[in-house]
Amino acid sequence: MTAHAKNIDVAEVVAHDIAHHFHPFTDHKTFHAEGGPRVMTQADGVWIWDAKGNKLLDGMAGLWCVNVGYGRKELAEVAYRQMLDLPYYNTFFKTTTVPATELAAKISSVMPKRFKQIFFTNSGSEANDTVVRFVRHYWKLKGKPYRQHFIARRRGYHGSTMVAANLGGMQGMHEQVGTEFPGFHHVQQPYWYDFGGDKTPEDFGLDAAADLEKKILEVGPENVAAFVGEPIQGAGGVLIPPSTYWPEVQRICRKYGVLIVSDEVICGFGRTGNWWGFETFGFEPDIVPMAKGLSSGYQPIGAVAFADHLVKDFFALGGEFYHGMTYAGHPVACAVALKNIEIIESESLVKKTREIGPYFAKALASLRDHPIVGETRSVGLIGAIELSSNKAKRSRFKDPGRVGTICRDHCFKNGLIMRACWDSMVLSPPLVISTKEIDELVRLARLALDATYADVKAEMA
Ligand code: PXG
Repeated sequence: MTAHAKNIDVAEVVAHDIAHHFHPFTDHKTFHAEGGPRVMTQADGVWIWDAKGNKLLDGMAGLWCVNVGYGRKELAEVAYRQMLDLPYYNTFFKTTTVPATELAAKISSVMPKRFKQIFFTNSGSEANDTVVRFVRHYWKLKGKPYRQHFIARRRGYHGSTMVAANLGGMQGMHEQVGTEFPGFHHVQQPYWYDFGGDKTPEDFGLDAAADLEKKILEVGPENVAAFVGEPIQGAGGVLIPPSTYWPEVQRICRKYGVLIVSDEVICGFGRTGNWWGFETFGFEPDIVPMAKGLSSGYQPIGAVAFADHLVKDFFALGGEFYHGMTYAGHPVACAVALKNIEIIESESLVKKTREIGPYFAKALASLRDHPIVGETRSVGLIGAIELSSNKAKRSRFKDPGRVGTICRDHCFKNGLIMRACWDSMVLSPPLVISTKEIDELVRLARLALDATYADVKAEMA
């Protein structure tokens, strides 16, 4: 353990946390009953330490975001220098800062040529809010004011602001907020493992895409503004679509003049072995919201890239766009994000992810002999392990998420951070992970699976 961590009075931090800290996505009754938080204090590479000195392999790169790994001094130095030079200024009222402008140009340079204009936000949620505001205004400008409806997928995740949550397809979130906002619709997610039945993944991919066409016809093609999807649904359980899915989605969207929004908040910045998930899955979006890997989580920042054909009309006809946040394009966040992209480039982390992807896939596949593992799947450095009560039938345990949580807790106890999305155990490690560290990750995952199996053996169907 480091000197820094030794000085922490863990019991006091936990007591203060329980007394004062209202956490996101947390059931506080259970959380407090179980003794409150694990306090994280230090990290380096793919490793993170808690205040008690426990060392964990972070198989989730924080929350799918620390792409360049922890402990990057150059990112801290850039933030420090920028704070001394200019800690804050906004980008409203015909002003800019050097980092904001340079970052916009840098993002554009790692995208297909048609993406030249970048709008900054502070998060992925705000990026998706921005998408909805832009698109609704855009269609009005184009003389099609009725094109206001958005279609996304069930179990899609696009953030936690009101609009982003409505765009998302998380039933629990919708139920807490009340009825869904008008103009937001959800269709079948391309999740072969749960919904594919006897079909081949390729046939099922076409079926899932057909559900989009069905919804477009139901809403009325002239009313549909855009289709919004993650190339791989992350928080939904790392749902990797069959190869047939995205090309068919694109064909359908083009047929009805529906814009395609590729939510690259998780898949962007190398995660799938290309800069963008849409490159991995072979489609061409019109709008690209991004966050997370943009700064590798070292600073809160998001952005939206817009294709030229949209921006041209929007700028020419749109007047002032009444939208923007105080901290959007924050100079410190932009300076850090810029340096982060430079690291991704100079260390060839996108290529490295593409090259190590098959090793990761094979390592995960070595778990398929385990009695509760129904499937493993991955692309680049994002993957999932399905927990099943009967592998042959792809059956689920009772109460979705219960066994996943048991497994996640065993992971934590054994020194691995692996998240449970219901009963899909998901992984998204820092892109700097080595083959040796992948071996260790899989060894720790097997320990957790063994412990989980011991707990639920009686429930195997
Ligand atoms: N789009 C996608 C695809 C995301 O994964 C967002 C948008 C929203 O980004 P912000 O920065 O507003 O959080 C996300 C975020 C989880 C988890 O438990 C996933 C996210 C956020 C919080 C928790 O897997 N993804």
